[in-house]
Amino acid sequence: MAGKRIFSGVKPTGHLTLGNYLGAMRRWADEDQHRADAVFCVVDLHALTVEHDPARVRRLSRQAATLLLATGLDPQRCTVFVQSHVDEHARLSYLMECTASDGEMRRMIQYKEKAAGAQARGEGVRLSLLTYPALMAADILAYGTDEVPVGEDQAQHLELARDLAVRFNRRYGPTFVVPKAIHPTVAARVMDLQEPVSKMGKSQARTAGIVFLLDEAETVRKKVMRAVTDAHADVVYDRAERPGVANLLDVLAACSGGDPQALAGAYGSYGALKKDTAEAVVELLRPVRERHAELAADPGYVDAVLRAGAARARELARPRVDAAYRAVGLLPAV
Ligand code: AQP
Repeated sequence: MAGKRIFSGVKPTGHLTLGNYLGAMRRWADEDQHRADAVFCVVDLHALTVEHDPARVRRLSRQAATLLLATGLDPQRCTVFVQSHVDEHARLSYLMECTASDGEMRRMIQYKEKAAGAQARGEGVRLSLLTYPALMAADILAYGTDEVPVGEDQAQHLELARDLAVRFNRRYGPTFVVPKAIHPTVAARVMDLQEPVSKMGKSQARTAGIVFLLDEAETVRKKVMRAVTDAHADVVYDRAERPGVANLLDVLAACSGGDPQALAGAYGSYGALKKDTAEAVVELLRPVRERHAELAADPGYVDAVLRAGAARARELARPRVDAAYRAVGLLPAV
């Protein structure tokens, strides 16, 4: 499909969550692949920025690719591939490192948080954790991306990608499209059900507050019914003062297509709100889990999709990355 280019991805650092789905993946399948030339990627190189187990990253990468297809991405409509299968990402990442400054990388909130977490666990902080946003900018810019549908947590990295595109174009001539972030209107930041002031993140150690896309229905129900709320009796939507209840209302609204403020007025107790939210999440995820089971039983099909996806991605990215190499003054290979 010609016209607008969309790019986005998921990182195989853990099992994908309801946050990943509501914040990003759902709209890729339901809207984005239908309205633009969309490119979706399992960004496995990003999974190496923190301590990792090679076998687990390999397993999670396959699972993430399978889940992308299970959510409804249609390889006839869009491009689905694994980042490390396309060399252009790493090639362009180096040029982005040569465009970015040390200071702007160190200001990234995710770097500060993850570096602090690694240090607290007595682990070293990998240099790639600092330079990660350069690779992310490369992922996006290599494809001449117009729009990047992501959750709110990625807003700062997207801003940096825009800055790098503008700076590069100014220094070396017009090479990159300056991309724009697109966030969902509801549930742009799904919070942990046990700790509703923290984002629901797939690599958290404590999983009681995280709904994974492949959780059994009964597990989803338990996690939602045990969600932390507060001591009030009435249901009011107030993200700052009552984050647990607001999070449930956001999730219910995102699942049912409603408005969280309006939904608050429809409930007289937290119990009823939790019950309806749990059922709405179970029903939302049911077809994804079922389709995932079918696809997981046919790894040959998933491999073929990823092979074709990588071939197309290479074709799309190479001319722009080559142009960037020429623009910065590197002698073309003959
Ligand atoms: N809790 C969330 N609410 C809304 N959107 C979210 N996303 C992630 N968590 C939430 C969005 O999902 C897409 C893919 O995310 P990612 O794989 O790049 O990982 P992440 O954003 O860093 O989130 P995680 O799950 O917390 O990963 P870890 O813990 O491994 O760092 C993105 O569009 C993201 O915005």
